Amino acid sequence: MKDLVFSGVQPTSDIHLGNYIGALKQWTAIQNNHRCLFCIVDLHAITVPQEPKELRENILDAAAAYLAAGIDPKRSTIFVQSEVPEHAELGWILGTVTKMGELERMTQFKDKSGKGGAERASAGLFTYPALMAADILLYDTSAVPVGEDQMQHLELTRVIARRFNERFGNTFQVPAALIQKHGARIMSLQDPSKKMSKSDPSELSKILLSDDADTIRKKIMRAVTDTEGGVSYDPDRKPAIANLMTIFHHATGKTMKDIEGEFEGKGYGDFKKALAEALIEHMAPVTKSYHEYRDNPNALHKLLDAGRETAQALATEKMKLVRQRVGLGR
Ligand code: ATP
Ligand code: LTN
Repeated sequence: MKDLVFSGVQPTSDIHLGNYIGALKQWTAIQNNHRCLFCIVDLHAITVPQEPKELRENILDAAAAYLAAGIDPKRSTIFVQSEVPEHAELGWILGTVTKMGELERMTQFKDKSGKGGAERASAGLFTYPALMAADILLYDTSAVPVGEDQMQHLELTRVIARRFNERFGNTFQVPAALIQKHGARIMSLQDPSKKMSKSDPSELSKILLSDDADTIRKKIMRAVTDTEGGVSYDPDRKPAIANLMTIFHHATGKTMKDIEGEFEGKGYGDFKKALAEALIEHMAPVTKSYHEYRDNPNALHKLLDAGRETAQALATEKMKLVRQRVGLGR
């Protein structure tokens, strides 16, 4: 059997260019030679408060985005996490083999617990990584394509898998992270020290899959640049331009060297104009197809129904073994 690849995105607000480049685009390339499960992780989404009506809409948005990015439902399975209850069950069990100290070291928890800190954050936000480990381990996943911000969660998943295997006998495959060289961390267009993020309140900081050409143009032209001029790739000294070059690389396939050559002696204005047009051209078919899929919710429901069946069958099998290994039930 082919190696299995698993990944997921939270159905919280619109998918942005960071999600697209860091995750979705990578997924579509992988599906050619792997068996793939792509999950919409709604149980993770509720670790911070969500408006129930919006959450349901966001789940369909995510499904449409997966398809628009090129996930082919004939080859890959798309499904909703909460519809396969074994995720929550295994998440609970893995929480019992995860240490508090390990969870306390997770930077995402520190970032997302926000102003109120641990005192105010939900316990679910704290145990988030155990549920993520469950998502992955439930399917004997061998590789997980994600952006760099998820690396720490993936390392913890590997630790949890090994610990469980040692304690209860070999049960889980230990998965590897798949992180690309350029684009694993697309930065905010307004602050190149922060990643482009769904939860960033600044509209100008991120390009959304649903943005039209004028909006993309406006956001690129207003993106911050570095004080030192010149289109050259130097993430330490010129983080803003390095980020824009990474986006250009993904939109055109050109290497950093090509881009430097093309814009030698030119200013940031010229570069941004070319970037905006390249990005619009690259994103236009994705955005168009996103709206087409999103306008046909019945088809999305059908697809998610089929995805649930496939995932459920695999999860049922695995959980039988897990319950037996742990000694649960009779
Ligand atoms: P938030 O920023 O609010 O936490 P998010 O934008 O990270 O949300 P997720 O659903 O948590 O969205 O992430 C989905 C996938 O996109 C993950 O694989 C994640 O690593 C990747 N990703 C998220 N942001 C970026 C980014 N700026 N650059 C590259 N990949 C990213
Ligand atoms: N934590 C991830 C989303 C996520 C995920 C997963 C990614 C939940 N479960 C399993 C890969 C595999 C995030 O992007 N914030």
